Amino acid sequence: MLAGERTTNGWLALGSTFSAEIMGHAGFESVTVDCQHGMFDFHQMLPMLQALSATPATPIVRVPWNDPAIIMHALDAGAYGIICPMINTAQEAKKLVHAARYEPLGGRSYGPARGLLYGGADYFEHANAEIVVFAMIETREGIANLDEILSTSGVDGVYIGPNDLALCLGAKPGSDFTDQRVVDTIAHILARARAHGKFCGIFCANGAAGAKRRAQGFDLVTLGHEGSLLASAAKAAIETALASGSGLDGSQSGY
Ligand code: 3PY
Ligand code: MG
Repeated sequence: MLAGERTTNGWLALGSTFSAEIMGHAGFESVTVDCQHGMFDFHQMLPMLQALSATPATPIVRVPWNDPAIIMHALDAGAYGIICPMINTAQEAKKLVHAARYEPLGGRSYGPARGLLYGGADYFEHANAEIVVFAMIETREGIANLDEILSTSGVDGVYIGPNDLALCLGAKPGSDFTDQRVVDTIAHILARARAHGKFCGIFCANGAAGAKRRAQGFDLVTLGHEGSLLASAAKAAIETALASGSGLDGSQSGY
């Protein structure tokens, strides 16, 4: 992303080390272990990060909340990026940075157990510069305070959760997000991120939505989680096998 390249991001919701491996080898530049809505906890997240270590993908963790203990623990477990949900104010953005950055940029406590193994003996010297920190914008308050959040030193970019964003604007979650209020707000967030020289990422339910967001200029596009990819591939296989009239439309959920 620093070289101006647009990236694709895989997303893990199943709590499986095998699916982590599959997604890590699929060709995504990064793969995110989703500890907010994924069906697992820390004890499953850890082996998923270990599985990702055997692949070329950069491991990111979407933490369940802006909680310093959880953020520091995920980084110690080897995450090289943090996506933090529902950042509403500059103060919350500062709290996120404080947890994710070592002194002098923040107050992350030292104990990078897997970080050292994964990042090398000089991990400490590079962690602040290499670990990417995304603040999620997906609430009315977050939209209102977008410029202050983007101005926060140590926040590398914002990541849009289109489902929560749609909900807070009075629209529906899903996969296409054609409601004009959602369309305009997503374009606004991207434009403000650009104006601040920060990255902008977005969750997409599938590859078609991801293609649209790449063309729009997003730095990082998620292409649906592995559970929804599995579901749509399974439905497509059934449809193909039955040739017609299966009643399944192959569509994917918004998450
Ligand atoms: C959202 O769309 O709100 C997300 O957080 C993506 O998982
Ligand atoms: Mg969300």
